Amino acid sequence: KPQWSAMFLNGHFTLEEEDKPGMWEETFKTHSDSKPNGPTSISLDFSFPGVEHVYGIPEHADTLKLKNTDGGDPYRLYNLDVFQYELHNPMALYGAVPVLVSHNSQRTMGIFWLNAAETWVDISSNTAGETGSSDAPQTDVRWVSESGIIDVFIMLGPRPNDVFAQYASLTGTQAFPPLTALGYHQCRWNYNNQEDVKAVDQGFDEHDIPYDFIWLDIEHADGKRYFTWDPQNFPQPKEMLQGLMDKKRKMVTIVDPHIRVDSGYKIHNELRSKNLYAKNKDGADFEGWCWPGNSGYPDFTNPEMREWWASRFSYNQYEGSMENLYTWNDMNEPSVFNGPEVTMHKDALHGSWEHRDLHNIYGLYVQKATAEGLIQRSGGVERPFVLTRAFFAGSQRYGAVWTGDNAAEWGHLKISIPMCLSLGLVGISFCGADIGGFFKHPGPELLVRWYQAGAYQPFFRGHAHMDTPRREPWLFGPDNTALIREAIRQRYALLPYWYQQFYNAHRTGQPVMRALWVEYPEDQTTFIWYDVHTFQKHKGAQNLYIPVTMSSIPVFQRGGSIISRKGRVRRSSTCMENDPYTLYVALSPEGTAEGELYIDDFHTFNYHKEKQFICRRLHFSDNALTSSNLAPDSKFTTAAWIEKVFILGAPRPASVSLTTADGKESAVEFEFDSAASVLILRKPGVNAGADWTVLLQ
Ligand code: NBV
Repeated sequence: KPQWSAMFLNGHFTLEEEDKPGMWEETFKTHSDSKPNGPTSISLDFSFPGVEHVYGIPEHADTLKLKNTDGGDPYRLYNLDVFQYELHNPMALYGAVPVLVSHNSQRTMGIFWLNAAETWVDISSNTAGETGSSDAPQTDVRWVSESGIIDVFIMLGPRPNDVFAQYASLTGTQAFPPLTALGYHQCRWNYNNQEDVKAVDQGFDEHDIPYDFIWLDIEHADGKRYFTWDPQNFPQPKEMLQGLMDKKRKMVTIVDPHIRVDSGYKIHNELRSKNLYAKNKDGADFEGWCWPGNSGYPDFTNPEMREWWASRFSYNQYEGSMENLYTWNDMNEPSVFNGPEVTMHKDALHGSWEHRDLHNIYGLYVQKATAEGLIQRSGGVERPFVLTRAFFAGSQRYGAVWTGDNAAEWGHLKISIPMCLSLGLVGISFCGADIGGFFKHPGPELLVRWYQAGAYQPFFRGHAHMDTPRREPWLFGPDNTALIREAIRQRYALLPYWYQQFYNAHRTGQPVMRALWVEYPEDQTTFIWYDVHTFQKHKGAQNLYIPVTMSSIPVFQRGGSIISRKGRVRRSSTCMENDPYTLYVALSPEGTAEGELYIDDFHTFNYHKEKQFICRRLHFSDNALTSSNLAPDSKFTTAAWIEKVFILGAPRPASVSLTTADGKESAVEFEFDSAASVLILRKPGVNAGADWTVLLQ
């Protein structure tokens, strides 16, 4: 824990009069921090009477519910490139969102501590049950930041969705990704050359596994000079990208924010001559050691720098790039191999600001500038896709986040769930973990299970460290290939539902991946859940023993919901764009269900600029399923139609009729499975954007 010499605690301001070592200059290993402004800190305590559960303040590899930190280290928020992070530890990781969410059955609330300096959050609770006392539960939270001002927002809820909307009004919502980014991503450090890329691409076709993106890590660039290509291994990048484009697939290259100090490198020369690098305490360009060797760090907090950076992504600047090339920002904490805690010195300068004041927001600006670059290169037409490792409050507006260098261990697979749930609570919905684990080699069982879990998490990417054996999905024997294929295919079938969920997150700030308490704050136990594979019905409020085998992915659809899927899985999501939809209507005990279907061109901003989208309300009650228009002034037409409807928990009808907008009525063919009580309507044949009603009689 740092030593604080001045504190504002519980309404008391304490000032220690004597100087203590480290107050005016501090040393850490071989580093020294000149502390030109001397010792500073700010702090504030909050009490939550009646609250036992608090969440949020990612990024930590810990449980969803925050732990009591009494007697140990507080949760630390300080973006760092941590080597082989430990689980169940409050230590700082790559990203920081200073937002804490409290919850009980009456009220959900949030605290947004807007401060990008190093921050610690201490949590202490007197959980009634645990201490055996009869006191009402209470949780106390202490925020401590090294510098800055107290700028704090209290989001009063009272429901989880209110807190999400209140927080979104301050920091924005999840960027709406192009559909393709919701497909499967195949990454590795590294795919070695163009032939390798081609072979892996073909491998997916040979094994009938869909994927949308293949990724190139740092070795693809010429001497780690980002925005360039290694001339031996990637001599014809456009040819490679065109090959992928012909198959409606895409590529991501890594662009890190450390820039090789090299007078033969255009990017470096321009940054230097335009004076756009961050500075050290003496005002010279800050230099540190990273992948390329000696490197400069562009000052991403400077809007002029960000504008220049964005312009590097135009097709004529980034040579060899094409429309199907997207970007990955790694090492943007920023990582400085020879810096204190592997990052930039706190007394480095961004204009007149010390790095200490804004450390946690540096990575956000890297992703922001990159996303703007991708938007600008298309003349403002196309939605970007950028993955970042470092993040801060508001990063959701610029793309996706992943949980960094995890390991091929069961504990890391398990922790990916609370890590993504935590990010979702603070607005960052587009999150995933490296499938299979980055370090170490997963056995086939772990790898298969990781694909099965990852297929149901927002960002779905396989990735591996360069020292690990190859692990493309077909390298573990035919049985495991089949299991991985099935997991990825389930993802693709559900893409319409994922897309609609992302649209919802973009509109409302609600997370895509949600803990049950978020969805059901008052703990409803009366629900019915349908097994999505067998349609078996389970009543809520009971303990169930559900045996699983390697091929089972236990997935349940709540009674009362309607979701859409696509029945034919193809090579990539783009190949499936105009395919028909199948609706899964899962009836509640009251015989009702509700859902939405969202469709647009899947990749441009026209949904926003020109209202080019379809948003349908799907509603079942009184034995009638209706599709009605939720956005009457929007315009978009789709070739896609509704090819099938499954109604789970339906009674057997004598007949089924369809009424379309023109008032015409026709009979619909159906099948009824009485054992499962599932009604299947074959070929209602209506356009997915039209008004219609299906009536069971
Ligand atoms: O660029 C290499 C790796 C990358 O594969 C990984 O995903 C990042 O989290 N990168 C870190 C740098 C070095 C890791 C040891």
